[in-house]
Amino acid sequence: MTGPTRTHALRLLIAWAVLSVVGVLLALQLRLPPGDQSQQSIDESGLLQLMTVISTPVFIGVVLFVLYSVVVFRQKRGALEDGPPSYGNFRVQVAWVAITAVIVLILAGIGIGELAGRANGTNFASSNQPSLATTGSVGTTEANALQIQVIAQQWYFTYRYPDYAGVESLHLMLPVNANVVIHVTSTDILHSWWAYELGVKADANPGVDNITYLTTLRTGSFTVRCAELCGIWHGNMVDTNGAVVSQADFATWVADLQKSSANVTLPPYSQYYFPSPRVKGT
Ligand SMILES: [Cu+2]
Repeated sequence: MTGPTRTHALRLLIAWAVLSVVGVLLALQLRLPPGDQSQQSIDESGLLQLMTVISTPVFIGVVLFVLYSVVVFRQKRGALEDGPPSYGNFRVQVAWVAITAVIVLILAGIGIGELAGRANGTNFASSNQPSLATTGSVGTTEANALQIQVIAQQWYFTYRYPDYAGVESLHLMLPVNANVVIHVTSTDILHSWWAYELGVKADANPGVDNITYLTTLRTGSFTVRCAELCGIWHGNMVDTNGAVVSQADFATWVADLQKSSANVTLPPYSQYYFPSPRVKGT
């Protein structure tokens, strides 16, 4: 490297290092969605934050280099010349490949670790197992976790609780500190069930029992919306009345629901449903 080139490189390197430290410290302060209402949302927020932290120095490096070039290597007004020819730079090329490979391998390692953890037993998030009630149907394993069926249809979702005689609710009510297995299905066309704050989303297809897992950690309301264009009232498929409540409140709520549903005849509970055939003229 010649004298002036070395000066430019040093200047850029120092500016990049300082700005990167500031950028990473700022990125660590961010509170990224979806939040902390469930273990799944905590995991997603954490992963988003990790990727933001890793990409901040890369972003700063690229933008800094472009801005530095625009200011320092700007062509003089009126002059129309090519820059000096470039024949590649071995060290830059090796560094480029090595740094990108390390970043990708770190992310791959995290992904493989997560998958291996799931293959090892439970589908529930293992890093922060909640203290669960020992009674009732709310348990630590998939078999004794609370089972809930989400049924999508044009244009709303309903929720059936097979552990409680298959009663049905228009709003999703969940106990806190519970492992929940969510079975998502549809009675007509394709929808997508998305509980944004809880960090879970699953396709709702007729004839399919699509399973997703949830570990609730904090009480509060949440919003459910449809994330698959499903007809003229798709935009209306929003319910802001979902709630994670205390285990005692959940027990009261579900008992009330069972009482008020005593005289309601629902279609028989099934793992999944098919659209009823349409008769011509109806
Ligand atoms: Cu829909």
